[in-house]
Amino acid sequence: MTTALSWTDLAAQATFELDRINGPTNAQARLRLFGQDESAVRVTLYRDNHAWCPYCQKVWFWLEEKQIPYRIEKVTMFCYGEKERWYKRKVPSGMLPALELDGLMITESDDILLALEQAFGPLTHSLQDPQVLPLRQLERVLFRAWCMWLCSPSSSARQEQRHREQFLTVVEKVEAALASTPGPFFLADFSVVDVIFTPYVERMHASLFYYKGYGLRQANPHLSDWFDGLESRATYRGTQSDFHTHVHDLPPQMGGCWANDDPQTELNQRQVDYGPWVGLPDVAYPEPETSRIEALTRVLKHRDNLIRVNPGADELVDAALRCALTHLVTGEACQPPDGSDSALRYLRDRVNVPRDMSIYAAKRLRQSLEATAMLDGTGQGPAIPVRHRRDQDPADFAAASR
Ligand SMILES: N[C@@H](CCC(=O)N[C@@H](CS)C(=O)NCC(=O)O)C(=O)O
Repeated sequence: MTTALSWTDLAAQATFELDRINGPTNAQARLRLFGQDESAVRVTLYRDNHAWCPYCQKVWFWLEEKQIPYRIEKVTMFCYGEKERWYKRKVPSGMLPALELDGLMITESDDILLALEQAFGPLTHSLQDPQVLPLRQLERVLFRAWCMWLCSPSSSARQEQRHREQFLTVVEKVEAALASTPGPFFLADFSVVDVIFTPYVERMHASLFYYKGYGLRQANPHLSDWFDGLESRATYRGTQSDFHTHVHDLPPQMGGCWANDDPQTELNQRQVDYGPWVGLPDVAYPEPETSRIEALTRVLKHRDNLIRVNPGADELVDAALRCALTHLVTGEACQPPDGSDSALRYLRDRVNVPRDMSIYAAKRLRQSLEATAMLDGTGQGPAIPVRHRRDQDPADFAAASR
């Protein structure tokens, strides 16, 4: 058992640095230049604060692949808090994403991509290319089959089975489409089609693992290769979320997600919620050496707000958090103060990927929060809400993120 490091000692180790403007894709950037001059910026992307909205991910991924210089304005989604008034003046519906191109405001992600294609050329193929159109339709068919399975409360085992089979029939079509090309992608090379499939297939993978005990990536060799192909791209890795974030962000967005009674579902839920997070199949590329230091650096940046919003008393959370971070950087157990278990688990349940940090950094942080909480007791934090996520209101963190 070791003693907790001071904030000063921890800060000395918080050396993770990323060039957010010109370096790899990341969720914290407010400006992306890809080595160009700021005067080259013609585009502003309005996207959700949580870097979670799937339609925003589609446009974000496209801009990153094409290396178009752009600004990012972050907006609150309804279920997390108050929509910013300045945004409602620009987009009265409050819907995201929106994009300003040469001063012209565009909404609807497909219209945004079409306008971007006109201005900067397609990402290998246009959305309207005859090869792309049937694949776009297939993505929508897959999306609807997923919604039917995940979001309808099955009144009987037979209905649950029918929804599962309908989904798997569409997955076979996706497998066949992927099998028809030489590489891992939907067309001969990585293209706009992969960008279109990415947001919802990532959410399907997470939600079906957790609510239905079904491994989309594991059960389908071509989808598995496709995920590997995506993860070989720094652009995708910067936008990639994890199982924990998705499964708890989806219910308020989808109007509820329904778990089946497959024993595998229970096992999967236990691992996503209580760990171990390293080893979950939400990522397959090797862990970078920087994951712990990244997690430490990100926590230190938001330390005051993290302590303030935690339901535990400030002094208690301060000391407990130092213990968890000591475990994170030294690997040694550090006894937290009595009664801090639920405060540590409150934070464990609210680490959000990629909003706060990358996927492996979040796994390491959750792991240290849990290992430290366990030394105190089995107390859990307040349950994660399923109808809204105002426990994650960006207003509580806005000052630090500016
Ligand atoms: N058809 C639209 C759908 C966009 C959409 O549904 N956006 C959701 C977020 S995923 C939204 O902005 N909802 C309002 C809110 O949550 O604040 C598109 O393709 O852009």
